[in-house]
Amino acid sequence: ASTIKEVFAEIAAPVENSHGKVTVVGVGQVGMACAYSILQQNLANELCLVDVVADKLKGEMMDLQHGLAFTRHCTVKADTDYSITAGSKLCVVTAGARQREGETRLSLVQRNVEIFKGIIPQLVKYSPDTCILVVSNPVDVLTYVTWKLSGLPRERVFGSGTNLDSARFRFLLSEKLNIAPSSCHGWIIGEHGDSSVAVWSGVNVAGVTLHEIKPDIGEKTDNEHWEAEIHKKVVDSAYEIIKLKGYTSWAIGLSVAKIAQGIFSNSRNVFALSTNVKGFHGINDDVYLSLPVVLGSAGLTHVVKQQLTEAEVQKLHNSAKALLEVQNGIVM
Ligand code: 6V0
Repeated sequence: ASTIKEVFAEIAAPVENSHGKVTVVGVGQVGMACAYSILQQNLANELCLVDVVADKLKGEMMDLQHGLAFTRHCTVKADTDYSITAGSKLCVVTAGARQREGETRLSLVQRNVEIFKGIIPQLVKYSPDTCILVVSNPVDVLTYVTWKLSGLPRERVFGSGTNLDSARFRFLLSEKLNIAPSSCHGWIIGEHGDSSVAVWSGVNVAGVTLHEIKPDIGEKTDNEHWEAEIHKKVVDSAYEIIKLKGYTSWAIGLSVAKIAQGIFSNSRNVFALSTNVKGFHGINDDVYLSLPVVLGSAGLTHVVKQQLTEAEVQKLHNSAKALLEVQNGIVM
């Protein structure tokens, strides 16, 4: 009879480090939706979870691990100590307080800044080459805070921004036009939240620009009320979902997985992500808000300068102003 060790005879030490490593900080509703989507889509070969609540963290880790027989290979780890995150290529930060019913995203800011002070330096200490994707709200301001706290170059710190708002917009367009969301092209830029800007001038299906057919689309004079029926619903959707189910999770999880795929496969897709927009569209401050950006394995490579109308630029400036005010009020 042989021992198990003799049967599975090691002839060389297995490689322990991993190239496709993702860390998710915060295992709440959003963090777990991100983790689940990343796992389900086989995007990473190592997934690390970090939170301050040890029991919940262990429970979530075990629950995912028990599903690993049904996914492609991935190692799932969890700890309250950041050393397990070493060598991450992407760190997704979802930790922190969420909006209560009726509360705006911007009012969360200082509470979450304090939390980020404990998180971001730890992530960078163990993964100096990582990209950081900020999801916690208010996402634009916290992306700025993360850029400052991390000392990382600006192309490696970005926020999930209006990628989700754009997806909501495309879904609502798809319902109105009865065409799949992936074929309805439209972008929401600016703040992820109340002052976001719908770029009506660019909304198109198969290159047919709606603005050319209906020049006042999205404006006050528009008798079909596209702005009220579509963009306003985008702005209101998080409030509505929070009222209905208490939090939002699945769509942000899927949106984050798509962004992760952009990094891991160096896809060079364009996403609406929160980034430092100084120098674009006449904005002269280090303010973070969303514009379309190209994403590859080392982070952002390009900002797409859309051909915005004057009114759209004005709305973007209003968004930048609102965010800058909050940014300037933060105690770091
Ligand atoms: P949640 O379910 O309360 O989870 C938050 C998690 O963070 C909890 O597990 C906490 O234990 C953990 N946490 C708190 N402090 C720390 C810390 N110092 N270190 C590590 N973990 C910590 O909230 P939920 O998951 O619903 O939301 C998380 C954040 O995402 C909130 O700020 C939301 O507003 C934000 N969202 C952002 C979206 C976006 O599009 N950017 C979308 C939805 C929610």
